[in-house]
Amino acid sequence: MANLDILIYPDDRLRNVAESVTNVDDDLRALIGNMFETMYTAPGIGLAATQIDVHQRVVVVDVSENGDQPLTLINPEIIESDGRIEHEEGCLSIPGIYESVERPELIKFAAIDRDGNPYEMEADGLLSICIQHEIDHLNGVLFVDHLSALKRRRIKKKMLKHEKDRPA
Ligand code: GNR
Ligand code: NI
Repeated sequence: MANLDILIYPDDRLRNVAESVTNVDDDLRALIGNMFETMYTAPGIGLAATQIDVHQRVVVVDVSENGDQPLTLINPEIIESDGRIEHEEGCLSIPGIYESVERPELIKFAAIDRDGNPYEMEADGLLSICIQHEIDHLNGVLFVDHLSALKRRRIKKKMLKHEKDRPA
């Protein structure tokens, strides 16, 4: 497995809309393994393939305390949502920035697992927020897009100012 580089905002490649997966094969499972390694190493509670410059609809999440509840979502679709909740979000592609975002509180989603089997699941709490954040990534949307234009502009400026301080 490999720990992959994560694209950093405002990289244009984070704006790509990912393509649906047509084949759940060993190549895809290798990608998923690399995504888990990258997510756990970061560390983060979720990662979308978009963030490692792979524009396929693949998400990995693990919101557990011990990092022992990996969940894979291929071609995820939200089929129901209810309520509203505000929660502070961060993003591995926007390091050091944390802002409150309002989203639906409860979701029901459909996805395909790493064996190629379709499933449906209900999510609340942090899992719900994380899955919505990851599906946004697959659509080229970042959590800062849910903030005011003023806040987004300030964040972009800050990220560009600190670009030179990051390891290439
Ligand atoms: O690690 C992460 N934490 C987090 C916290 C609140 C809301 C969403 C997230 S997802 C983020 C990892 C990430 O950037 N996934 O795309
Ligand atoms: Ni993110």
